[in-house]
Amino acid sequence: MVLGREQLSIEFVNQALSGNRRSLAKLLSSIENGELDSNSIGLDGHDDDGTIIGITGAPGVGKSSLIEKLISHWSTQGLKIAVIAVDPSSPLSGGALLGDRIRMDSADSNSNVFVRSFATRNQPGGLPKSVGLAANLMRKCGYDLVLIETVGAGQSEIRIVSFADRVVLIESPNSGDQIQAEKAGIMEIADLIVVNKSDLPNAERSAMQITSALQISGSPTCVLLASAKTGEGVEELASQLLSIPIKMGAEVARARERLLAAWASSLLSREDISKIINDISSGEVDAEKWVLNNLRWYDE
Ligand SMILES: Nc1nc2c(ncn2[C@@H]2O[C@H](COP(=O)(O)OP(=O)(O)OP(=O)(O)O)[C@@H](O)[C@H]2O)c(=O)[nH]1
Ligand SMILES: [Mg+2]
Repeated sequence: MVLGREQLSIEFVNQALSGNRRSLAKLLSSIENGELDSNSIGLDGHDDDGTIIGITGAPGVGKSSLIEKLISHWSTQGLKIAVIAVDPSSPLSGGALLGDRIRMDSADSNSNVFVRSFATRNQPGGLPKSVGLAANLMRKCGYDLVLIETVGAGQSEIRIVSFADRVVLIESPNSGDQIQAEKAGIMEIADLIVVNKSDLPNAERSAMQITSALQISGSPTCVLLASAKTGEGVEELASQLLSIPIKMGAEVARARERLLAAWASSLLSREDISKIINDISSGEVDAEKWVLNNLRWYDE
């Protein structure tokens, strides 16, 4: 059942806040479908306290595998962890859905773990904001950490992780994505870079190459080696994630992405948006001129 906004009682929110997983799941579906915003849930803003962590990186670098390891590690410490996997099964790596894997691992039968997928389809511009809201809701529902997994392949994914307090970029040895990541601006917003698959050859060399590239660009981002396969470095990663400082400048880069996400979603939720797009595509209206004319009121 999909909840209509008007049907959604405050009781649902209260149930979720008091630990009811089904109510939380229903609220998350409504957020994903764009039926709820922070006002309709009555949710205050989130303090930037480092508890919402974005995990991004190219397809197949091992994001889900590392998250699985982190979850097992934190679960034994009694921490409650929620995960949002954005469009998790990339066709390139053919990775299994994170939720299924965690369930296979029987971690999800553990009430301290909540895994949720968010689909990117049918969400033009609205996805980043809804992921941010979902993460915030999960935090309020008592999860100590919320991890957001997203494939870091383009600008829209950067926008999604900009809603996290901290951003971790995962690389794999010789993935050759470093330059690509830099171009896409991921390096700018990442607080920590992890070279995963340290059990494979060339991992150390890749970490050193990344470190020296960062030094040249004057970036203070920390680089770690880890292996989701052997578990090497996972403990250190887990503890760094609990105490990771905000990298200077990353906040500004993230704030910019959040602003752009808010702007895109308010633009795309206009009632006349289809007409505007049709007019632009038929050449009747010029996109840049339209924006200039419709932004003018900001200056008044
Ligand atoms: N050798 C080795 N293989 C790994 C390691 N971590 C993950 N893999 C393998 O790499 C492949 C991709 O792992 P995933 O965890 O699905 O990677 P992902 O980044 O989540 O992939 P997408 O979500 O599809 O982008 C799988 O076959 C894993 O078994 C590692 O530390 N060492
Ligand atoms: Mg994955």
